[in-house]
Amino acid sequence: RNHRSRTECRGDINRLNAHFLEIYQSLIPPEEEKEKQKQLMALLNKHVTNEWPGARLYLYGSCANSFGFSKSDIDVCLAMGDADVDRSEILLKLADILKSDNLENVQALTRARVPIVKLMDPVTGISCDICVNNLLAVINTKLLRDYSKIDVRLRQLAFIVKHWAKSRGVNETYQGTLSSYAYVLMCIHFLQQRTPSILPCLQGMEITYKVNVDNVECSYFDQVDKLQGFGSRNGESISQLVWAFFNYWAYCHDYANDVISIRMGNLLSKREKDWTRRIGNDRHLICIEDPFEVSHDLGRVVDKRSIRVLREEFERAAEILQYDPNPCVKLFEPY
Ligand code: 3AT
Ligand code: MG
Repeated sequence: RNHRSRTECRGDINRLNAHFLEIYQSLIPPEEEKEKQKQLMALLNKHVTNEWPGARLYLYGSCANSFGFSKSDIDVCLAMGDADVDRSEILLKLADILKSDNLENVQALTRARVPIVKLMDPVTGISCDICVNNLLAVINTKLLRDYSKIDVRLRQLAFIVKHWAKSRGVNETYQGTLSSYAYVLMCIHFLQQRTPSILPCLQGMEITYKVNVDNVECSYFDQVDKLQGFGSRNGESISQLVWAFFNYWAYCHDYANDVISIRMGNLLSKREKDWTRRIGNDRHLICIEDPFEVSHDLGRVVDKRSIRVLREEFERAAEILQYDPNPCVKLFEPY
């Protein structure tokens, strides 16, 4: 524990609540955007089922996990039923079909880490990426969405953290910082760890939902309407939580030894995961276990340079929230 770690925040922290909630409200997508997404999905669905009658389209990522901002691109997964299809072939075919409709900038990127077709729909103005058979992402989207229904403070905190990360340039996996998905996992873990806890550990409860995808068994308690009021014993406000989140990542997290795991609702040790050494490009400098692909560290993109950037940004945020006279402006200042 770093000497600067604090157990108490400034006395006037709650005066920031209204401002944080205003930012949160302003980033929520309006209902008409959801309508436009449905319209585009219906169009894509028509083309897809025409060519592959057994296939299905799913929305995933931030447009479906409830952590999406207004005007985001949408992520779509084409599920082919057959797991052994040649993805590139499917994507090239799909691009051909969609080009013949009046969709714009249709491109198949078959050599990307996750191969996709990109396109822009001029009618709705929505851009979209379509991948093939990325079903684990569809399932982790459902898990995040289910968590968001338990306590509204998760969605509020994650919006503030994502907005901070985008403003400060630390939401760029190609530059070694973290994905939005990783930040949401950090927020869920953090709220599981509060006393009293604000979120339960859904994967540690009675199983009410179970699927097997890509040989990974995904199961958890998904009847979250039964968990309404779960976090109500904890009265922490959004500004207290934002402060505590950054204070944790700035001064309290043990980067040398700990792995955060929403699957276990707890910290795990790097030793038990065998994440103590660099193997290939996985350096494990900040460890965030994927809830389903448990050998997958979402911190794998972070390198020696970017871990410094990240930790300096966590410290900057914690200091601003502790001392700055106008923290809500300073926190989100462009880098
Ligand atoms: P933005 O609002 O677009 O920033 P997002 O939630 O759409 O946030 P990403 O674009 O980073 O997040 O990723 C899209 C989805 O893909 C989110 C998650 O369901 C899945 N995903 C992303 N990265 C990983 C990963 N490393 N492992 C497993 N699933 C992932
Ligand atoms: Mg996205």
